[in-house]
Order: sequence, then structure tokens, then C-alpha cells
Amino acid sequence: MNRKAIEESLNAQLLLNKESKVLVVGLGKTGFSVAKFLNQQSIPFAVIDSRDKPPLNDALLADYPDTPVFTGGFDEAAFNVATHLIVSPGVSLQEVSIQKALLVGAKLVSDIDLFACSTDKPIVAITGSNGKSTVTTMLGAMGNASGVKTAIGGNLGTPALDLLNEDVELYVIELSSFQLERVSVLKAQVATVLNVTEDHLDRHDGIKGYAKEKQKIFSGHGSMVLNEDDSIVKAMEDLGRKTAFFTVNKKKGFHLQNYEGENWLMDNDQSLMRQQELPLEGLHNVANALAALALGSAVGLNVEAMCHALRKFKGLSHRMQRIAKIKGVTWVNDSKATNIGACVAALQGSQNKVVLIAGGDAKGADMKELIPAIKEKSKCVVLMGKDACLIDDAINGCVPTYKVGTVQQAVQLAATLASDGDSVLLSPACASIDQYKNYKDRGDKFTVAVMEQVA
Ligand code: UMA
Ligand code: ADP
Repeated sequence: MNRKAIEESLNAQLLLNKESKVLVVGLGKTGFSVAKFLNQQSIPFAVIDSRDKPPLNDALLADYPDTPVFTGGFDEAAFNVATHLIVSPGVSLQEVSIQKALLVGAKLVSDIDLFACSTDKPIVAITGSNGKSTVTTMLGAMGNASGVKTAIGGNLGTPALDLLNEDVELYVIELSSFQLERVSVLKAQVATVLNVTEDHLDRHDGIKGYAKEKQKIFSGHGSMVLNEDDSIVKAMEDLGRKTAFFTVNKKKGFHLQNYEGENWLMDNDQSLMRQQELPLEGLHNVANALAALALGSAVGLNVEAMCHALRKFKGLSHRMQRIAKIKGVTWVNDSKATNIGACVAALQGSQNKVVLIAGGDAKGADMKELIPAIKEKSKCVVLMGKDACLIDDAINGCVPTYKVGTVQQAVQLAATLASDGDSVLLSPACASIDQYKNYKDRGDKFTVAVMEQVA
């Protein structure tokens, strides 16, 4: 889309033009990408962040020195004059200043709205409680293997607006519930909710409210890809829309089928590839591959190229990543397991008995739901972080538990608890933010501590 077309689209769909008074709320990656975009469109804006020194403060001052920037709190005066608020996903919409501004008529816009109004290329939108990044990355590899210039981003890491480029032929965007909560324009050609299990309940109105935000990914008229095995997702079916299903339990849509002793990934009655050719472990990753195949088929990618990309897909770090085998014990970094569903999938996918390292910020989830998988696969649990006691109470002595201060201490203790043939699994079922910069920081510290045992 050329600049004029983008301007017209923003104006028509978001009432955003050169007379608007835009307040960009949050100066992290999203806020900075919005600032760049607004500057390119010559739309004036100010930026506000509640932190004293937001991460991209210096970058903003260097690139846009004339932009008014408010830090160290949400100054009501800045909100009072705004016609549009572009709120970063890390900021709750329940913030008093945001609520007040919306009440007196300010319009809520998101970076995803701006992105969707700025391209006429196909968009694949992916959400779910778990598997978003894996499926987004798989589909990116499938697109490029099919000869379609594919850009991937959104919640995955690169803000959607930073992906905009005339050369791109297909956008694959991972969206979190926070991003979806504030989206009004999306127009995805195909969208999916991979699964819904409890997460972010500290920011949403129960699991129903959380699922409702996820469902917004289907706004528009594009086709849908749904998880046949997840009752909450299945209930999102809209009979008027073109829909493909994926499942690891039933024999329909994109599914698994046993043929002469081997499991095959199938598209209805067409066999696609053998399950054992997938380099990833765990049935949840088979579901992810089937979802990616369904999405890729919906945008017309080449089937052979998609399967080729899956055969080469080695998985992302911090997701069930094997670190080392030391004295017969396998050490696995699954630091990205920031909710119960991911931890359960990791335990179920383990072939060995597990010393589980869990804990951190439980985000309001009911940790009792871990009990069946812990009982089945775990010999004991080492707990750390802010909600260690809460988890300990919830799992109620179903296996022995130990409490430690840090992930390094957890590694030292786990080394004494694990025997030949066991796995030690860091799969915290919690966010890391109470003790670490992010899940990567937690996973990296785990990995270093594990490797120190070998040295
Ligand atoms: N913050 C404040 N005050 C502010 C603004 C932000 O305290 O005024 C805090 C937030 O509470 C949060 C942190 O700063 O703890 C970052 O928030 P942000 O909105 O500025 O984050 P960005 O740097 O823009 O990154 C966001 C996504 N972050 C969040 O949703 C928290 C990134 O997803 C995403 O990759 C990026 O946009 C690009 O699209 C990260 C994430 O943790 C990976 N997502 C959550 C998840 O996957 O579970 C939803
Ligand atoms: P997301 O982007 O949704 O957080 P990731 O692909 O980064 O998803 O994986 C996050 C965590 O969820 C990892 O622990 C991973 O092993 C687990 N996971 C991945 N796919 C699934 C799935 N389909 N069901 C349950 N857990 C999953």
C-alpha cells in the first residue's frame, strides 16, 4: 500500500489523521514501533510511561527529540487532551487514567490496528494459551520454503509495525490476549485459537473473559482454523465461515492416522508426512504441526514445501530444550512454560520420571490442576519464586516438595534428587517476572547452572 492509501485507511477505519492528538502509552518495543510509524505518517504524538526510565526512552529522545515524553507515572493532564490512546500490551486497560480518558471520548487504538490498516497483503493471525510462538515460527518457515516471502512477528518479538515492508507477501502474526483485547481492525485471511487453558487471569475476567478476548482474532470474514480437541476453542465455530480443524484424537481434518504401525500426519484422507519425521518431542508439538499445516493450506502454501520445513524445524530455545545428559540424568529447559497447560504438556511428553522445577508468578491460576500430571510423571517438585508456597499448598503433598531461593539453587538440589534415567525439567508453570528479567533470563541461568555441573 502506498502512503496515501495508508493515510486514507487510517482515517477511514481509525479516525486518525494529522489533527489527532495521539498519546502513545508505554515506551517498550511496541510504543517505540508506534512512534516510528506515526512519525512516518506525520501524525503528531506524545508518549507516556509509568516507569521512571522506560527501556526505549533514550532511543526515542535520540530519534524524535521534539516528541513530548512523560515518564514516572501516568500524568492525567496528558490523558485529558488525547483524542486517541495507543496502549502497549503490557499496560492494563483498567488503569484509572485510561478508563477516564475513554469515558470522555478518547478512542482506543492498537499497534495491530495500525498494522492491519497499512497492508493489503494476507495476514495469518495466531493466538492460544500455548504453542503460539512455535506455530508462528513453523508457518514462517513453511511460507519461505514455499517461495512466499513471509514475515513473522507480533507477540513473538518483532512488533507488527516493524514488519511492514513492500517486499513481504505474507504476514504471520502471533497475538497475545492483551493485544487482542485492544484490537478493533484485524482482517486476517486466516486465524486460529490453538487452545485455551488458564493464563493471565490477573488481567482478565476469569477463563470466560480470557477466551472472549482470544476469540476476537476471528473478527472479520477470513477462514478459521480450530482445535477439535479443545472444547472452549471448538465452541468458537461459526457455521457461516470456512473452517479447518486439527486434532490428535479424532480422525477428521488435519489429524493423526496409524497406517501399518506408523503414525501419519493427514489432511483428511491425504497422507502428508510420518510423525517420526517431526524433530520435536511431545504430542502437543504434533498438534502444533497439524495446526501449522492447516493454516498454511488455508493460504495456499505448497504441501511438499510445508512438510520439508517441518522436517527441518528444530524447535525454539527454552521450550522443552534438552540441555545435557549428565550421569544418566537428562536436563530439560522449558522456561517458556509460564502457565499450567504448558507444564502439563511437558510432563506428559516426558518419557522419564521427572524432578520438576516450578514456581514464580502464578498469575492467579489454580495450581491444583497440576496434580494429575505431577502424580503421573513427577517423583518430586523443587519450588522457587514468589508463589512457591501457594503451589506447595495447592499440590497438597501429592509428591515430596522442596523450596529453594533461585533457579541455581534448584539445579544444585535437583542434581541430588535425580537418579540415572530421570529427567530434571525446568517447567515453572509460572511467569518469571518476580525474579528474572524474563523467561529467557530464567532459562539461561538454569542452563549455565546445569553446565557448571559438568565443568
Ligand atoms: N510497563 C509499565 N509501564 C508502562 C508500560 C509498560 O510498567 O507505562 C511494563 C509492563 O507492565 C510490562 C513491561 O513494561 O511488564 C513491558 O510492557 P510493554 O507493553 O512496553 O512491552 P513491549 O516491550 O512493547 O513488548 C510487547 C509484549 N510484551 C507484553 O505483552 C508484556 C511482547 O511480548 C511482544 O513481543 C512485543 O510487545 C512486540 O509485539 C512478550 C510477552 O511477555 C514476549 N508477552 C506476554 C506472553 O507471551 O505471555 C503476553
Ligand atoms: P506461546 O508463544 O503460546 O507461549 P510457545 O510455542 O512459546 O507458545 O511454547 C510455550 C510453552 O508451551 C512451552 O513450554 C512449550 O513446550 C509449551 N507448548 C507448546 N505448544 C503447546 C501446546 N500445543 N499445548 C500445550 N503446551 C504447548
